[in-house]
Amino acid sequence: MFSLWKEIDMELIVYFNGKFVPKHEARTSIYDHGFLYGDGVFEGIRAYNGRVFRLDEHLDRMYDSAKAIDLKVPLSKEEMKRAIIETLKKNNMRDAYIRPIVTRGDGDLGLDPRKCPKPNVFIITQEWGAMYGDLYEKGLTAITVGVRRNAPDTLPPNIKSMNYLNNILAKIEANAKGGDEAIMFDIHGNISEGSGDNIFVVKNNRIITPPTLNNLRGITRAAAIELATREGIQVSETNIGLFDIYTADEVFVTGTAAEIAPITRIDGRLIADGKPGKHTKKLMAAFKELTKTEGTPII
Ligand code: PXG
Repeated sequence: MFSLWKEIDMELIVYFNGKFVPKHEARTSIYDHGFLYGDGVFEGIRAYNGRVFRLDEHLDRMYDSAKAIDLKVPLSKEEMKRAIIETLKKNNMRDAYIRPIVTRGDGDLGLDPRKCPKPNVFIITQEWGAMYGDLYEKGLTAITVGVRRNAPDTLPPNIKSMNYLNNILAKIEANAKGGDEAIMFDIHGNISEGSGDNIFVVKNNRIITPPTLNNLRGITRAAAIELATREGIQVSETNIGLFDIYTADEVFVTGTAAEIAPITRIDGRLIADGKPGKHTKKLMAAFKELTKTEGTPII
């Protein structure tokens, strides 16, 4: 009995269209076009030590994603920011993964978004530690997959939309082939990104990452570029191919969920000596420091 009450007391609170409700009460309609068609946008944000990391940048990207799919978010950015902070406060969370979602809203079974008068807004927060556990020390195994990243003239990969099937197909393929993460190409054979992270290679003490036409403009990617530049390492945004990743001195991926994670094996080839490289380790440490000190306070 006691434990039941405790569970109810501790139930997560989520934001749903202006209200803070226990998570089991936040239910959307089966006619929500987010559910029917993946018609909506979202963000994945982290809070560390009582501060939300790069909140403005995440909100800018979410509102840009919404603009690109012609979806008007019913909250101003400032209101969204407040709602995120309040959701964290209601859950007493200082370290969290934060997922704001804006769907097209309830419509009918037709595709036409004009049938959806009111977007639905959700904010979910949860505790989520290091995504790859002990692999940060050992390094991840990655697999290059056959499924291509959406082309910029199909569903632009810069839109963080609720339609993640392209990336999920990549993840399924990597899982089936024993990889911790997938590496996707674009339709021209350039390396695009991982299923949920951006990719970097280090060669001869220089860092290279693909430009962002064919991938998501990662917030962690930008932070890694800043940190590398601060460390005096030269960074360039240049197309890379299969040869470049196989023969790199170091490969790493960046993402809000993954943070900075070393890749030490790709398609059965060891990357250099098969251990996380010195630049990657330096950036991982610098990123950890940055997340401790920077961010919007949860007050
Ligand atoms: N590329 C893609 C396709 C992503 O989904 C990133 C890069 C990294 O961007 P940020 O801004 O986070 O540095 C992402 C974001 C998961 C998961 O469960 C990962 C993301 C989003 C949602 C879920 O792995 N990554």
